[in-house]
Amino acid sequence: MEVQLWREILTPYDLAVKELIVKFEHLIYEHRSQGLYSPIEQVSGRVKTVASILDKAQKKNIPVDQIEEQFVDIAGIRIICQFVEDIRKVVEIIRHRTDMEIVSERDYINHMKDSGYRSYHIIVDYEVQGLHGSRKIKVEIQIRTLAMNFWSTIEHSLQYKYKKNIPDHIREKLMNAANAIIVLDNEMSYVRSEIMDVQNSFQLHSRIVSDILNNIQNLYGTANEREVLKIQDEFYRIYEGNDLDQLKRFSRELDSIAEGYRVQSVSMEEL
Ligand code: 0O2
Repeated sequence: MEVQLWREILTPYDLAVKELIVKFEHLIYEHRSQGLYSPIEQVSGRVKTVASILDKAQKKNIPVDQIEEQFVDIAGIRIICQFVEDIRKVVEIIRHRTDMEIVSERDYINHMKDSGYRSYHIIVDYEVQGLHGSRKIKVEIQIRTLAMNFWSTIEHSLQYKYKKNIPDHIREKLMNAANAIIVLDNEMSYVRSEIMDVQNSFQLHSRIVSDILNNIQNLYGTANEREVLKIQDEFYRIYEGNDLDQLKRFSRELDSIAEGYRVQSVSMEEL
């Protein structure tokens, strides 16, 4: 097949990957901006390279004209979570979405592959709108923890280096590492709630501080300078106290002061 034709074939897959990255990243943003813990830590995606598609097709004896029908991972999204428990949450989020439909699932978390590979795979049907109308394509979503991702990345590179024939002594080390990762993920689960609390309050703290600073900055244009300086000093005092409740209270008060000035300036404009 001509290179140009491959480019055309892969265009909708490229669009799907781009759109889905934006959507999952936005979910991270929404969680964090509401002071909630995000079960998604990172998102990435890729369209399988033509070389890799042809390689896999050859190995599985799939004719070139059936590649699109038979391949479910031309478009791939990888979602990385901090904790094993988060994986279930992400699966639930995907189940409840109306912009993608689950076609199949593979649980390599509870059913580790012989290689030691662990991850949760979901194949979804996803609709993209391109130049020639809309099309439903398959996307593979891999969900795994940071630790599982570490193992998988290293093992993938070794597969590449040894052309999928990793020597036995290295395989054995990889199996040991895979088992150690199960232990590591379990140990980390014990501290999950503590880590979630710290991360939530850190996110909330930085959001409130940035809201306050925005409000103060806007007040420079509307309020009298002496009053703004007074508010600013009060902010520094509360900030140094490092008390989240005080910061929240101050932020609410500042919101109503800013709203008061906003209303005032609108009525002045109307006069
Ligand atoms: P790449 O280079 O990541 O795209 P099947 O015949 O259906 O059982 P298939 O289609 O390979 O086999 O499905 P499977 O086993 O669910 O694997 C899909 C993808 O999961 C792989 O894509 C890898 O990304 C990842 N994966 C599966 N097994 C392993 C493993 O043992 N080690 C690592 N590192 N990744 C794995 P590709 O096309 O094989 O590779």
